[in-house]
Amino acid sequence: MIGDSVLRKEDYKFLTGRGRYVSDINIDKVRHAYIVRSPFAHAKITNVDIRKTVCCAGVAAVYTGADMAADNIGPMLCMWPVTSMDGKPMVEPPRWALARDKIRHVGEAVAVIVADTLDQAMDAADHLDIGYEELAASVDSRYAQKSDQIQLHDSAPENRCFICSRGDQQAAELACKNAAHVVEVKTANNRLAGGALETRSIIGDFDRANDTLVLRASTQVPHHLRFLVAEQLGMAEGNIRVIAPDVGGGFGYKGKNYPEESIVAWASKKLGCPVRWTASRNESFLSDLQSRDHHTKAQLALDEEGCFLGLQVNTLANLGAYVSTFGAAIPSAIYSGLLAGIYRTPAIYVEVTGVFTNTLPTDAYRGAGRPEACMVLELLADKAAVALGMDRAEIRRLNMIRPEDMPYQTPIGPTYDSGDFPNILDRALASAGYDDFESRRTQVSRSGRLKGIGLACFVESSGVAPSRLAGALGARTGFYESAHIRVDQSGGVKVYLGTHNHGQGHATTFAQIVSDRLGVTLPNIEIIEGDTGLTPVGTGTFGSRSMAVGGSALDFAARKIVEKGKRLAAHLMETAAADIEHASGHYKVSGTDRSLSFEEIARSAYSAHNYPPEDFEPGLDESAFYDPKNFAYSNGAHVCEIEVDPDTGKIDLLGYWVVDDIGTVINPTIVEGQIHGGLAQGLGQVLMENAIYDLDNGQLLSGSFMDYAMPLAEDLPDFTSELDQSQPCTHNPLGAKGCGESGAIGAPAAVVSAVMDALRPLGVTELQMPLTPQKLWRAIKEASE
Ligand code: MCN
Repeated sequence: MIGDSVLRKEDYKFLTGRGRYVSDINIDKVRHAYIVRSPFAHAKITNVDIRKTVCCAGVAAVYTGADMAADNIGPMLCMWPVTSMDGKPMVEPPRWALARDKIRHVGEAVAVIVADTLDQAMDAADHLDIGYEELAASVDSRYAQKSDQIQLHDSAPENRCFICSRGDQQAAELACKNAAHVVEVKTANNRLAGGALETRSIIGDFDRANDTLVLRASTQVPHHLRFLVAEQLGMAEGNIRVIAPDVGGGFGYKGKNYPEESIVAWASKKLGCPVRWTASRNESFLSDLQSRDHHTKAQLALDEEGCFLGLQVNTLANLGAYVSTFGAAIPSAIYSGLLAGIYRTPAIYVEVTGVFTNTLPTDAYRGAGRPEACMVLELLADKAAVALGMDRAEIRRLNMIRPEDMPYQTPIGPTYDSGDFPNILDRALASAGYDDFESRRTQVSRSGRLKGIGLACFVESSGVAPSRLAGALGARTGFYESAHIRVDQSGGVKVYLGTHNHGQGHATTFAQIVSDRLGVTLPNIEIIEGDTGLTPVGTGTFGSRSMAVGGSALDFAARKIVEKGKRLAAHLMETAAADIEHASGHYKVSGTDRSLSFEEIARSAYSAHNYPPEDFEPGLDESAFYDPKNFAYSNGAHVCEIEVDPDTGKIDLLGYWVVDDIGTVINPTIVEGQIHGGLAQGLGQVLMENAIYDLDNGQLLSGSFMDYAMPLAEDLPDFTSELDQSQPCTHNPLGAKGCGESGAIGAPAAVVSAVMDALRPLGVTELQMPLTPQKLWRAIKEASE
């Protein structure tokens, strides 16, 4: 089953409208919450008058930050704080679910109105009187540290949260000082908004009789959410059950803790009735986490031949108004750790400054730190090739870490265990016809159109993360995974996992592993995720970790089932367990034709008629936890060919080729779909998506899909995607590396590389994402004037 392109088991229900999302769940006597949000980016709350609102029809309650404070509701917890280079912990100002005295971004929750219907709650909001004293706002991380007039948090002078560093500053500086060549880039990684099909949705259902809470939420991380809500509400974790049913896309931003989760849970507890909230699309833009938003300066030192000698990177990461759940770790632990990329650069120094601004908090979104690292390195590689008159592929090949260098420890920490980076690039170039590109360019140049080819290579830290390492870097949580396999007496299998499926196809791929290991057919295997009341404690789905970490836990649990089955079979067939072979769902005595089927073993395990109780426990039910030994270092190469129309600045994507090394592939079709999805998001970032704020007042200018351009199918080319399985992950039992984000990591850098290749002959040397037609048209005009 492993390696088979089995069709997704879950698609029937989704394609026939039988998915069950939080909003599909009806609960008796449920009330509706409407969140009143700040219209200002930065303001003091001067007064809140709820008197008229509470009298409105259908209103059950109006609560503010003061009410939460009176109930001792705690602040939202950052799950991975980081330490600054001076050894001090980062500044961690409190983030309250409902603002208490000050507003720090447009859309921040100020009050909640709970009413019998949503319309009644919304109508009542018109009667809520909130006084604000507007303050000057700061939205751009480049100015936030300098604007002494604008201070977001008293505890964060110059709006700085942390300055983290990695590597050897002296060595990198020296390399740049003495090198034959030094190239420099300044790049801005544009801010993105999520935009899943299903907006965030929550139902809180508190049971006073038992002091228990059921929280249904469109989340990627049910166990994290249970812990975080328990912390805020001061409840025992065991009294909370989080259920994440079908979730219509998460992309990382639904893997974090949001104010609405504790607001709804607490309101349900206070009112003694279920309370529900679902974000409108407009509200999603104002309340969902955003991502990226880096400003980076980097220098690469090279010798005469083009060998990389040293790298210095300085990045400003815009954290937004507060530190989100993993908001500090993404630019520090994840992004900065990948700045060696696939290259053998002996001296590297990276400094990342996390800055507060009056914008929505930033956190993980598909790729999370890795597209940013890829962009910096690939811009430098291209620039170096041009400066030295070398071919862009050649300079990369020259500097790549080779398979014989593995395991390879980079000078900034991570150790890659496997990968053949030159082979991956060469396959992608061959597939794209890179060697013939110049003749294609010459042919087209007669028409005036500007043709370019771009390439980008990357390594990514999927399979997040060894708990010990994350703990050493400050994480307040472990990153293991768990699996529980329950075989019933007819041989049917139910698998409970700590991960969560919100589009990735887990119901199929995890079933393939079980089928492969136990020899049970797919229809007899059910995968259950997303319910803390049923599944063992897990970390959740993000960081392309479910297969590498959750799949490994499952593999270990399956081995336990096989082993117990062998002992049972040995007893029944009166032989030693060592003589039992297990294959294709049968337990056979080696060298004989005596065998028992998996179903027979299961039946006997539950009837327990034949076993001496001192030697055997009845049942066939095993679980395993798995903590990865290292990240699973997936890698890939992207090549794209484009044409730019000089009269309009429009980019046509003519072809897109990717080769990915994700180790052992469980389901090639699902993986291809994952890569396509990631590519769509990466191309969205480079071509059109941009979350922008008014520099003067901090208003979100891209607050709807009329202003925030989401790519459509017609904007995207056909993708040619290949998988290379020659370098399996060496430290997990499946050999699998993650694939869920890879498309989004390489695509922005590949397209920038292609567009710069097309425009370089005109003298255009720098363009920042998104590469909109207007931006290109202006650059072309300016270059020709
Ligand atoms: N897979 C496989 N062989 C491998 C690796 C993975 O067959 N060697 C399969 C897996 O079994 C799984 C899928 O590919 O069905 C993705 O696996 P993995 O790379 O482990 O990623 P996760 O399942 O942990 O998913 C998280 C990842 C991330 S971080 C984002 S963001 C993302 C993504 O996946 N969000 C998605 N893909 C998404 N796809 C959809 N439809 N919706 C989202 O919100």
